[in-house]
Amino acid sequence: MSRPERRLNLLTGDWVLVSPQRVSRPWQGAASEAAVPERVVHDPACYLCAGVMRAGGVRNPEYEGVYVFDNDYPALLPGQVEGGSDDPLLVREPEAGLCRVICYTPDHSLTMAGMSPGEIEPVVETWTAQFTELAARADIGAVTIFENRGEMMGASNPHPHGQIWAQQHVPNEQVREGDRQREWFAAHGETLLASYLRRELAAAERIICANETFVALVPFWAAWPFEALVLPRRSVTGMDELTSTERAGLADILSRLTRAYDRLFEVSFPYTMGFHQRPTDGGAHPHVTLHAHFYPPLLRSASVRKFMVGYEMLAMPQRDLTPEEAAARLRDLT
Ligand code: H2U
Ligand code: ZN
Repeated sequence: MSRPERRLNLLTGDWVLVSPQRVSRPWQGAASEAAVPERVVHDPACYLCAGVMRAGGVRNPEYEGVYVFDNDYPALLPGQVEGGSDDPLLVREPEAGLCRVICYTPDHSLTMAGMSPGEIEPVVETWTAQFTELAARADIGAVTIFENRGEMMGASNPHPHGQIWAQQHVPNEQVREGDRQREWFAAHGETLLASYLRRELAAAERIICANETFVALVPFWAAWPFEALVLPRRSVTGMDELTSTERAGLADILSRLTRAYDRLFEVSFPYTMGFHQRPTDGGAHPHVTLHAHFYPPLLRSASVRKFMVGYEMLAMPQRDLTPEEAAARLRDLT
């Protein structure tokens, strides 16, 4: 493609503007400088390392493998309460829930990209166990499992870790994606992401990597330069429906994708990643397909990032590099 076009994000209903002719424009912004910090295996000043006293006054156990604890500074608190307002101009409701932190490994020096598929597998097992446990609770309607990686994305600590926020109401992004998936399922009799994956596998131009159970691709409607979508080949509504072979397949794809990211600009690649699964209100939600989004901010080097500002905040997301070019670059690095 050589002229601007807009593409529809099937999951959200948002349009994204793709302007490939702009890639060659002059750039006088921040220059790249690749800093590769050496990190120790155990940092006594890290509140996620084994045996260290956390800010809340609790000491971490000498854990081995994956370790989950209740966030000492939770954004959500358990205990549903009555209330809210009848005021149509100032609308509010109480929101109940809980927040947990999940340390992927006691090894402070690692990242997901530095972990083998076999080391990521227990993380997938823990995500699954957490989702299953929280989904069974009457007070939890949605579970969001995610990771902020790197200072650029606001991660407070380099120790390999992610978070789980579980809450009463389904949050915005999941409501939007749920509505679009429900409409597609009603009209076509199969899930939106099953139809979409078949189309992408046939086209093959936006695939990053794939194995027998999972596929990573740059979505046709990607807004971030190297955004990725991780999809199961078999449409399941949540991690609790994955077989052990599929969980191992997911670990393998996460390993390959994060390694490709690190190779792209020879830097530990920052991103926000997370999973979307069915709401945990007890309903079946057969239209929902489990998937992961990766939203990395970097554009052309270790320090030159994309900002979603100006036109993006006031109008719609816009990109210069095409999703097809981004996928080809990542594919070459897997
Ligand atoms: P991020 O790096 O994505 O910010 O996650 C770290 C989380 O760890 C953050 O939510 C929590 C913060 O509230 N935390 C604790 O629970 N205990 C501590 O001692 C420090 C940080
Ligand atoms: Zn640590």
